[in-house]
Amino acid sequence: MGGTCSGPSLKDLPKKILIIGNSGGGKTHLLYSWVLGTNDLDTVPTDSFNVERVAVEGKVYMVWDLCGRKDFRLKRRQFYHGTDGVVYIIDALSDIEDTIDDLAKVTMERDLNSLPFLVLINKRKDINSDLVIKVESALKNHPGSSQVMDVNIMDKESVSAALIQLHKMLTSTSSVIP
Ligand SMILES: Nc1nc2c(ncn2[C@@H]2O[C@H](COP(=O)(O)OP(=O)(O)OP(=O)(O)O)[C@@H](O)[C@H]2O)c(=O)[nH]1
Ligand SMILES: [Mg+2]
Repeated sequence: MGGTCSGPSLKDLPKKILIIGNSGGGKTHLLYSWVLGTNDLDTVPTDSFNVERVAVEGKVYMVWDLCGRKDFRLKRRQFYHGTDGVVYIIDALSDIEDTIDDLAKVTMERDLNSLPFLVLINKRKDINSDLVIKVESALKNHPGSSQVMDVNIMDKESVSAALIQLHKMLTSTSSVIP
């Protein structure tokens, strides 16, 4: 008699989420706010990556927070395979042209181009700036779904709203992707 394989099926595995964006944008702060439920955190620059399980509304995600240094951008690619969703954090105080260019490139990566992208704008002071227009233009060729929202990484409600938005985006795509 042949044996049966009784391990978890692929669809039972937690979905894989990447957090990408410039150094100092608040990626690690966001991840550990989600994990620990507090914003009172002291982070250090990430050398390679952090990975943690994040639970929301009964669902668990494996969330990978990648180093944001420019010299890590090529190495970032090794993490793309098997990803189900991307959080791209924009540091509104950073070199915006470079960030927008990077965002546009990341959304077109083979392993990421069909995925939901949640773009979080952190540290935005001037709500009348044309930053959102630039972000939307960087997303215009991305065939997957996308959402852009302001976030205040230091505010508990804001980081929790971002997690719920991410969860919504992932659960609404799972009805079409078995
Ligand atoms: N005041 C303020 N500080 C912030 C904000 N976002 C992040 N920080 C701080 O900026 C520093 C860097 O945040 P991290 O979360 O470590 O940044 P990161 O995106 O993970 O950066 P890398 O690991 O270098 O890619 C930390 O000391 C944070 O507490 C913000 O919105 N306001
Ligand atoms: Mg970090």
